[in-house]
Amino acid sequence: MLQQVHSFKTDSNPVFHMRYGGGHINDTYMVLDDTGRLYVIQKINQNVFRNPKAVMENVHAVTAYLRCRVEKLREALCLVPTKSGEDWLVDEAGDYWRMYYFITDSIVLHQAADPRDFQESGFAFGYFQRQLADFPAEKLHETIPNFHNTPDRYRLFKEALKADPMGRAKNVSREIEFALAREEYAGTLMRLLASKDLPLRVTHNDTKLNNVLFDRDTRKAVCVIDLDTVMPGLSVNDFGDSIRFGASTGAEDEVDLSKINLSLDLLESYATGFLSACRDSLTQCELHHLRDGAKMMTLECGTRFLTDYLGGDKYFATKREGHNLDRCRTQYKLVAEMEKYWDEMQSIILSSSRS
Ligand code: ADP
Ligand code: GN1
Ligand code: MG
Repeated sequence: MLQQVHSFKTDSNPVFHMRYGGGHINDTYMVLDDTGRLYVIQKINQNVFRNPKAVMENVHAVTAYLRCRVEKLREALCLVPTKSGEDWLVDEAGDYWRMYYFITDSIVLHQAADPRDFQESGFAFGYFQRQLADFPAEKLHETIPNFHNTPDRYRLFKEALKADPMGRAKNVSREIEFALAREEYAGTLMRLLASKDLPLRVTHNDTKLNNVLFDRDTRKAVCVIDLDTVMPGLSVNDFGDSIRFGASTGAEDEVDLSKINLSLDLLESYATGFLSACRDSLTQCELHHLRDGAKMMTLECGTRFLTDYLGGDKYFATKREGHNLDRCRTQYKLVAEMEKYWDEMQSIILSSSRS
């Protein structure tokens, strides 16, 4: 048994643990106690989150806020305190650990099996944003500075390209060209933020389908998870990151690019769910730039994967040689798909906002 589990105030004796989930960032384990109660324990990745205390202060503040606003307990994450009453544990190695009650009878989806699943996740993230609309943003730390500052992601990409520590740049000239051809576009949303055309809101910032738990029986979205990146951000990016991950017809790391297309049906499902939850709180400018959120998040994520590939796979967990490059290629294929269906995307989003 992981030593750290014993520092938390579980209801009864922990008897079993196993690696759990498909996240790219934290180490996650499921824990069982001898009454059958389940928990999730996570080690925060300090290579990604340089200030883990700030992450935990945000998680504490957001979960406490949401817990007062949900109808049922399982609709918000709930931290299990340590035996000494803290929200997290710092172990002897300096690693930060936190424990949540496991949201039981829930499932996670890595791909939408049905457009209704995706619509549900859209509703969940739209609702999440609405629930946090009055959250005092000044209470939140910026857990990863410049997280969705796409021009800054380009700066890091060009730095990695110049340094080329693994000698990999020669393998990716097409991807480099693809990224550089879109550098001017990459500043679009940050320019609209600077000119105050787009408002800064409290957003989730990592709205992948697998960051929503669904009820196993009803397939209704139960709870939004992975709150490490909740901080001030753009609503269009929350919309966009979901489309990037979930409206693709293939997995994020699919090697056969002919399987990667943009599903306009899935886009419509997500937009319908998302907008039914938060349309009234969005400005016209936000509504009109939702499709840019989708393209921006896909371009940015592809460029982050490419940067990590060039830099030697230090950020995202990888399972095989070239894993980050495979991921980059799916993202760039999706960007190309979005460019192909640019006008259709807008019609679908705007008509979903009226339905
Ligand atoms: P990462 O940042 O690495 O993606 P997540 O917080 O998303 O970490 O957790 C990884 C996985 O663990 C999730 O996709 C989900 O399957 C599972 N998980 C996390 N928290 C809970 C919870 N409270 N109840 C049930 N499953 C959970
Ligand atoms: C990471 O934590 P996870 O696996 O939900 C990453 C996201 C990327 C995503 C790509 C903190 O998300 O920004 O979009 O991988 N999270 C962080 O799959 O960097
Ligand atoms: Mg996750």
